[in-house]
Parts: sequence; C-alpha cells; structure tokens
Amino acid sequence: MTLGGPTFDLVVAANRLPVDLVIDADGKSTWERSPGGLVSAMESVMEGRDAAWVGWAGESGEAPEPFHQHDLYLQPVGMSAAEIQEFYEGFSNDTLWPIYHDVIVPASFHRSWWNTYRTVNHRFAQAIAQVAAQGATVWVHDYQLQLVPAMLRALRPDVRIGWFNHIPFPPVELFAQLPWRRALVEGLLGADFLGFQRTAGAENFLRVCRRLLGLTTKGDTVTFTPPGDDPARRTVRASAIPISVDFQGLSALARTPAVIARAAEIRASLGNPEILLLGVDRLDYTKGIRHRLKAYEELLRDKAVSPPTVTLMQVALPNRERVDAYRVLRDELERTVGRINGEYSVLGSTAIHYLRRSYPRDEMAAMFVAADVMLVTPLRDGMNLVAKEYVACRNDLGGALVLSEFTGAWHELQQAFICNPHDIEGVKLTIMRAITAPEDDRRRRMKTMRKRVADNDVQRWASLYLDSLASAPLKPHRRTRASDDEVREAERADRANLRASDRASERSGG
Ligand code: ADQ
Repeated sequence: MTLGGPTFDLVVAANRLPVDLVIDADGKSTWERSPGGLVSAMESVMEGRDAAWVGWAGESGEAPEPFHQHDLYLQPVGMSAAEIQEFYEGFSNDTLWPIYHDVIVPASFHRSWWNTYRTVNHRFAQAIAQVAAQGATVWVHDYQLQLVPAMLRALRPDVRIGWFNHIPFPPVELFAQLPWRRALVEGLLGADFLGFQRTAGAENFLRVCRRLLGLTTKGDTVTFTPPGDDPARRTVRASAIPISVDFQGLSALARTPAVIARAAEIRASLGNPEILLLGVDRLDYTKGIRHRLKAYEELLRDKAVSPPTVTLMQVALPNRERVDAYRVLRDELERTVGRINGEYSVLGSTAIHYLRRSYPRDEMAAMFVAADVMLVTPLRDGMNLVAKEYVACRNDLGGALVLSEFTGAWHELQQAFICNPHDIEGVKLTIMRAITAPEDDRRRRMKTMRKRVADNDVQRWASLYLDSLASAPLKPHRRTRASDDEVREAERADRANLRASDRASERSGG
C-alpha cells in the first residue's frame, strides 16, 4: 500500500520526529534536533543511511509535508489537540508510563484515552506502510506505539517489524492492571523481534504472554496464532539489547579545547568549588530528584557539606507539563530549591544552581567534564543515558558516578558508587563516599566503566538490534546476550554491590 511517494528500506517510527520546529524572533521557522534519550541514541545510527523517520512533529493540527533533513526523510504524523491530550499526555504518559515505572504515581484509566491510543497507532501504521519499500525493515520505538506492529503487519505483511522498549517492561502483577492488556500484547506480537533494555524486561513480557494470554514460550520466543482472518502461527523473539551512547563521539567532543575551556569556565562561574555535584535529568518523577535533594539538604543540615566548598548544579529538562504529576513535581522541586538556597546559600555562593532548560551537546559535555560527582538517582529507569554520557566524557578518568540500583545502567556500570534512592541515609553516605574516595580508587572505577561503555556503544547496540531483527525468531550468529559466565559474574558483582549498599546504611543506623 504505497501511494507513489518515495519509499525506503529502513523505516524508523517513534512518537516524535527527531527535530523540533523552532521559530526565531523574525518569525523564521527552522527544524532543530530535539533533546532526549531516543534522539541521542538514534542520531549516530541513522547517520549516512538512506532511511525514513515517521513521527509526530510536536504541534497540533495537520501534519506538515514530509521533508528531508541531513539525508533523513522525515514523514510527520498529525495529531489534533484532543489526540495529543488523550493519546500522548493521557494514555502514554498518565496510564502506561506509571504502570511501566512501578506505579511511582498512580495510573489513570480512561476508555476514551484507549480509543484515541488505538486511532493514533493506526495512523502511524498507515504512515509507515506508505514509506516502507517492499520487504523493508521497520524499527518501531517505545511504549507509545505498542499496537503498531500488528496494525502494520495487517497492512504490509511483506515487511520485517521490530519494536524496542526504551523503558522497563513491568512485572505481570502491574501489567495485569491494564484493562487493555490483551490488546497491547497482541499488538506487540505483530513484530518479529521485541527488544528490551534488560533481560528482566524480556522475561516479564514472556511471563505476561504465558500468564495472561496462555501462550507457549520456549527460551526467549513465544508462539501464537493471531486473532482475526490470518490463521498463521507466528513465533516472536523477545530479548535484551541494552541501549548505549556514542562513546567515541562524546569522548572526542569532551576532549576538544573548547569543551575543556568551557568546563573550567562553568566551575569558575560557580565560584570554583572544591567539589561540584551535578544532576542532569528530564523533569520526571521517576528520576528521583526529590530524593536526591532531600539527601543533599540533610548533608547541608548536618554540615557534612556546605557552599562555597561544595555546590550542586541541577539541570532539569522540562517536559509533559500538561500532565498533573509533572506540574506538581516541578512546583515542588522549585519550592524545595528555594527553601534550601534560602537556608544554606552564603554570599557569593549558592547551595543549588537550578537550571531548567535545554542545552546543546557541547554544553552538556562541558558540564560532565566540570563535575566531580555525578548524581544519577532514579527510582526506576529503563537505562539512563546520562550515566553513560558522563562516563564517556571523562577522558581524564576524573569524577565519580553515584548510581541508583534501579536503573538499567546499574547492570553494566558496577563500579559506580551504588545507592538505593529510597534509602536517604544510604544516599547521603554514598555521596560522601564518592566525594572522599581516594583518587586512585575513583580512577580505577572510571577506567573500568569507560571500557564497558566503549565496548558496548550505541553503534554496537544498533547493529545487534538490526541483526536480531533480521534473523528473528532465530538468534543471530553473533552473540546478543551475555554468555553464561558473564551473567554469573554480573550477578556476583550485583550481590557484592547490594551488600556494600546495605552495609553503608547499617553503619548509618538507617
Ligand atoms: P529519558 O527518560 O529521557 O530516556 P535518559 O536516558 O537519561 O532519559 O536520556 C536523557 C537524554 O536527554 C540524555 O541524552 C541527556 O543528555 C539529554 N538531556 C537531559 N537533560 C538535558 C538538557 N537540559 N538539555 C539537553 N539535553 C538533555 C528514555 C528512558 C531511559 C533510556 C532512554 C534511551 O526513560 O531509561 O535510557 O530513553 O533508551
């Protein structure tokens, strides 16, 4: 079902296009790269490929005409204001997001949101069907588009369909709350290959197939007969392929004289603290910013840290501001920052430098180079690219990473200073351990983490993903999963880390 426009052998579909429409003071509009995890990851993958990207342009109304941007063909999908509210803010971010992130805030269920989710997913499937060449590879991204695989297969049985989940896939007990659980699973089972950040996510999905749909799974595959007219039995593979960052690109950027000079400038503008703590997050309740600020406030209260010697720079990327939980979070954080600064700042030095805006890549790299301790404390996170970006930028082996054990990144960055963000005493102790660790200890940790990210960068992620999609339901010839030895070694390290984290909180009486 192509309508005479250009078609492509590789089509990526994600909720958003990788660009935002920016209108300058003279009213001139341009498309600029949008910030965020998915775009950061896919940017280097798409570079130089003759491919199309299907996604929403970010504004309500008719879809703009398709256009080219740096070799990439962008096919916008339109959404009305009501659809943005019901599909994006509602079902995606107020139903699925909380359920997939441990219900940190309660999920809302509305039948009209679900209907709109179905309508918009169908529109995406049609847009993909239009630009996919015969036998094309289609890579669908994330929780907003879980019905697209089956809808697309119905329109275009000739294409190969993969889906990748950037966020956690929840345990069956949480997933089961969704009134539309069966339709969501059947939507996903239209794919040939389903990729997850962690093995636990893939296993949760397979368990959902068994327990809620009574399907048969074998190893990492599930076999089922689609409902409706198509009686063919299909086997779908579900497996973990953890996402990563462009290690070489970031490392090279962080090595440029401009970024190094800018890092020094940032420190100087903060009054050259001895220790600069840094937090960089999308403004989201999953990121544990509240818990981090609570721990920091208590450290200030206990006089364990104080400005001007120690200061915290918290960068927060605003988003989803029309969803209640996000508005509440932003207001609360801003009140907390105001209170902490009122109480603990001194003349010429602020306890927290709070920056709520989007920054270009080189400025982010300069912040990473400038920071002595990077605080990554989510309550739940599929991966967390910020942790890996920080590591990639530390060519000098300087800095220390404080990392929550509830991130996907934790499973790879075992040498970080690990914390349980719910355990405020533990977080305080971990921050102090990171601040006071001997330099050779910090360098050793950073070196090992850098090797890990360098060996498993975003290019490797993408090629493993595409190989897995091409050979599904069989495994590709190359390894996509850790060998048994690696798994055992990771489990040993996990246990050792958890014991260290428990000992830290026991010492504190927490
Ligand atoms: P996110 O939840 O958006 O991603 P994360 O992985 O940390 O979280 O990615 C955020 C990205 O935005 C990073 O590349 C970061 O550098 C960038 N960023 C943050 N603040 C910024 C700012 N102020 N200005 C400019 N850029 C900023 C989702 C999942 C994650 C998963 C990713 C990728 O929730 O778990 O790691 O997708 O799969």
